[in-house]
Amino acid sequence: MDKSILILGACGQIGTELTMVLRQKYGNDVVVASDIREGSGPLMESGPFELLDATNYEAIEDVVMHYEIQEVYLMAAMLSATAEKFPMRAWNLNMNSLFNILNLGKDKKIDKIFWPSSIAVFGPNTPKEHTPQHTLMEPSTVYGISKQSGERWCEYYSKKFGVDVRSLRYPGLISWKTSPGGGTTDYAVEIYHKALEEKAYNCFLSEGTKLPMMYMDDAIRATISLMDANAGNLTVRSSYNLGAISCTPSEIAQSITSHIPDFEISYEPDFRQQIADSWPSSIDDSMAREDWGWKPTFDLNRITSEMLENLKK
Ligand code: AKB
Repeated sequence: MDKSILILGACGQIGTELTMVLRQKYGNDVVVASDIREGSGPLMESGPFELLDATNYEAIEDVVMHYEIQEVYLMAAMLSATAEKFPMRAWNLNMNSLFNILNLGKDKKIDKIFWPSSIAVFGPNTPKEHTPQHTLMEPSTVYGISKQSGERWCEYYSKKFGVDVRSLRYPGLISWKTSPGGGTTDYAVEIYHKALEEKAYNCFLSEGTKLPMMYMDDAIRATISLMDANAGNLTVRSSYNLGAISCTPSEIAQSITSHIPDFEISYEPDFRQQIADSWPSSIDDSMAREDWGWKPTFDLNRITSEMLENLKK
């Protein structure tokens, strides 16, 4: 296919898998991976890679011109837990990287943009169950504030300048290829590693903390479906609610126990508990389903089987 793609933040949890799937779909040479550090072997070896700081407009513009890039996936971000520790660095990275890409779109240097938002855009006053697409938000974390502001800017650039920017409010993502870093939902990946390594896990969230979660394969499929969707069908240009499963640490532990009967979990909530408590428990993603046919495929038992099987290898 005649399309050239740049991924910023290609070495992170989502970027690594997204890059490989896009390379498979469109060809290795037309998908340029970039990050501020080098990534894993397959990602580095299978196609072009550029060391790139997502906050450096000129450097990104050079790469866009050099490879004649049409689509940009901006996956570089500082996640919720780290952002609480470094608020200004988080704001700088999360907002300036977005402005860089939106401005490339505004100046018609690229045609299409994907930018990830998060369930973190919601806050303690948002309805917790089946959180609607349009509702009271008031995020109470640095990360959530940056994502909500980003959503407003996406919609503004879309309406005002006709920028084709598309976005998803990712829930916590569970994956085995690359670990997440600095998020509140990271426990849902760590727990599988520890179950295999130590048959025990000390969770930093309380046992009943119910959060929306999704397996990475579903998240990548959602991302690519949204990018492939007919622009005329997209009624949301801020960011789409995206749901799959909702579960607690204790429910994940139970599903692990059916594979590893002597697995034990303990709970020692830390500062991340407050972040988790401010987020929804479940998501109403009916607009994504209606507009571009979203449907998740992995339930918790299937996720647990896949995680344990692949991590064992
Ligand atoms: C985080 O925990 O910060 C992220 C997210 C839900 O956006 N995984």
